[in-house]
Parts: sequence; C-alpha cells; structure tokens
Amino acid sequence: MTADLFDNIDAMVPAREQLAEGAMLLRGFARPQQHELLAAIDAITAQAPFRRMFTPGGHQMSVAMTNCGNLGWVTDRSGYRYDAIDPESGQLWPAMPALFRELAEHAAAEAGFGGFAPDACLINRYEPGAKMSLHQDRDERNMGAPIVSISLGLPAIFLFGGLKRSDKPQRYRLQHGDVVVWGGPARLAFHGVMPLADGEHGLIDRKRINLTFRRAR
Ligand code: MD3
Ligand code: FE
Repeated sequence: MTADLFDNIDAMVPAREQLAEGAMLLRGFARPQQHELLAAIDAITAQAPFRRMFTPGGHQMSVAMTNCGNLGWVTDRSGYRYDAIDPESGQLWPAMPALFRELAEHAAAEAGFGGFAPDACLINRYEPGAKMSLHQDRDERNMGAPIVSISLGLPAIFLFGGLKRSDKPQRYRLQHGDVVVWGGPARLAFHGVMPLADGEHGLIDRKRINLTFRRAR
C-alpha cells in the first residue's frame, strides 16, 4: 500500500482503475490544472457560447455544448457531424489550448494509447436535471484513437454499458478532476449520464462540465 498505487491514501482509493478492457479511470488526474482549465473554458465560451442543440429527431438536448479545436461536433435537424465552423457564429471554433492537448495526450499515454493527437474537443455543460441518454460515439472516422474525458464541477453518475444497447450498464460516479480514457474494445461501448443532481461546487456553481477529446479525422 504505497503512494505509487494509492494517491488518495486517506480514502484508500486507487489512482487508476481499469473499468473494462480499454477503459481506464484516472481519479483526480486533471485536478492540478483545474484553475487553468476553467479559465480556458471561460475564454472559449466567450467566443463560442454554450448552446442547446437539436437532434435530427427534433428534440432539444438538455446538455448545452460548445467545442474547441480544428473540428467541432454539431447536431441539427440534418444530422450529426464534425464541422470546422461554428454554425452560430459562422467562424472557426476557438483553437484547442496547448494545455488541453497536452493533458489529453498525457492521459491517453497513461492508459496505454501513446501518440493521441486530438483534433476536436467537445465541451458539455450539465445543469441540474440535464442528462445524456445511452448512445455510442461513432461520428469519428478514426476508431483506432481513444476518447479522453475530463469531468469538472458537480459529480455525475456515468453509465458504462456494453457493445449492445441492451447490455446492462455499470455505474460510476465521476467527480471533479477525474479523467477517463476509452479506447480499444471500449471505444464503441454504449454510455450515458444520469440526470445531474443539484449541489454546490466551490469552483463551478451548480454545474458539471465535461470535456471530451476526440480524433475525428
Ligand atoms: C465511453 N459525454 O459527449 S464522457 C459525449 O459526461 C459523452 O458528458 C459524457 O458521452 C459526458 O459523447 C460522457 C465519457 C465518455 C465519452 C466517450 C465515450 C465515455 C465513453 C466513448 C466510448 C465509450
Ligand atoms: Fe458519448
């Protein structure tokens, strides 16, 4: 029982936990950069504000989204896609900060995916009650690359299922600073987020923000 294996000795919580083949939870991995991450998100959302997009089926998502990087994920009545242009502004998405790229690359390498070079970062904002239904991420061309997610603010119950929608999902509580890497056989797993419970967070008031780094092309 050493500091190498357990970085939170008090709670006896392992610093890294393999959730499944290809899926690695790095607890608190982004905590040292929390203030820089939040400042960068503020700068990005000043250029490309959070917005609640519509699915092709005409439903408005409860999660508000924006993007940074060369490509951004968008959805509207015509479908889901990656686009270099923010449809709200007609401008390119804000650049991906070097800190974001480096954190994502470092986390991916920790999980065994060396050389991860994300070209897209989707930023999700959950307010109390917001949720994400079970889905697969399959709009990316390069399924060989993992997805890296960083959770900030209020904790959420994350649902991690199997390759079939009907596979019963496991539940994980993702907290401020937690990073998860999803690659290999976990890359096409169904996943979702339970409705966000209200609460207080010292740094982000009554919200959860999730960053997902992707290699879209
Ligand atoms: C497992 N976001 O943006 S991040 C999404 O917390 C999305 O906002 C959730 O699902 C959120 O698409 C979950 C964790 C995540 C992201 C991608 C995955 C888990 C994944 C891809 C495959 C398997
Ligand atoms: Fe997803």
